[in-house]
Amino acid sequence: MTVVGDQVLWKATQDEGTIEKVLPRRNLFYRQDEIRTKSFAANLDQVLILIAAEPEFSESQLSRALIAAEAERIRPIIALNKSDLAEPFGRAWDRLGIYRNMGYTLLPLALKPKAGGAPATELALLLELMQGKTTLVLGPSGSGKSTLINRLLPHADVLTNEISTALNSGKHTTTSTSLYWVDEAKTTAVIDSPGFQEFGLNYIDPMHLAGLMPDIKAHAGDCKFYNCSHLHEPGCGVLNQMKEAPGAGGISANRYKIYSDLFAELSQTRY
Ligand SMILES: Nc1nc2c(ncn2[C@@H]2O[C@H](COP(=O)(O)OP(=O)(O)O)[C@@H](O)[C@H]2O)c(=O)[nH]1
Ligand SMILES: [Mg+2]
Ligand SMILES: [Zn+2]
Repeated sequence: MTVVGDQVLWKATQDEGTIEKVLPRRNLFYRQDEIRTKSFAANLDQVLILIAAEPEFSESQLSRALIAAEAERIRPIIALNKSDLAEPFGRAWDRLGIYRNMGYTLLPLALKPKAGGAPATELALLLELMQGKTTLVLGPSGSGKSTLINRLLPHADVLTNEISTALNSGKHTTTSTSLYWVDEAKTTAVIDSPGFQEFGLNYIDPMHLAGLMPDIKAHAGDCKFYNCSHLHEPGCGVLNQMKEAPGAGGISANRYKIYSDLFAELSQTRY
């Protein structure tokens, strides 16, 4: 089966074409729970995790997306949209500080074009990061994914939530994944995807989890046992750091909870 982003060898037939061969993938970004495996896209250069001041983002979902990207060695970029909503934006921006400290690129955005013409400098910066690359846009419903695609490709005409209200269909959600070329030379591509609820990571070995979370990984080298799970072992560098400097500059309580919950979840499904 092919997924968005696959490169194929194909043969032209009268009216369309047939796929002869799917070329080896550099990577495959996917999620997996007990019921099914769902591929987002293949051969990605980066994942743009688009969250917003509103609706409030889930740190667990953000962390899951980051872990999935790390597992496939795909560069993640975090963008926080709706900077025009000053108060919730400030709060969300503060919550993201620890992710910037982990080394992730963090960008502020205001994607909704305002009357009078908004300065497009933030978008220009994002475009620069996207230049010549294939970027998967991922994020919860309402964060502005469709708005972004429409800004990048004014002719794409992707339905945003407002338009669908006018059509009386309630909320419009993207149900399929599509690739769009941003430039005429077809070197820069953006892939729109459905929201990221229930982001299962069942394909990840729980013992590899710490290595995919930079803040945990930073202290995992100090553990007494090489196969430390960082849950209960004596001489654990991660647990020691939690005790000594709760939250400050190290591992936040929230992130440690995400780690331990995910460890339990990934352990359950393995036998
Ligand atoms: N205030 C504000 N609203 C925005 C901004 N960007 C997008 N929105 C609105 O957020 C809602 C959801 O946007 P949409 O692109 O449909 O989100 P999607 O579900 O991720 O595709 C729409 O009403 C947009 O107009 C922004 O920068 N500021
Ligand atoms: Mg949408
Ligand atoms: Zn440990």
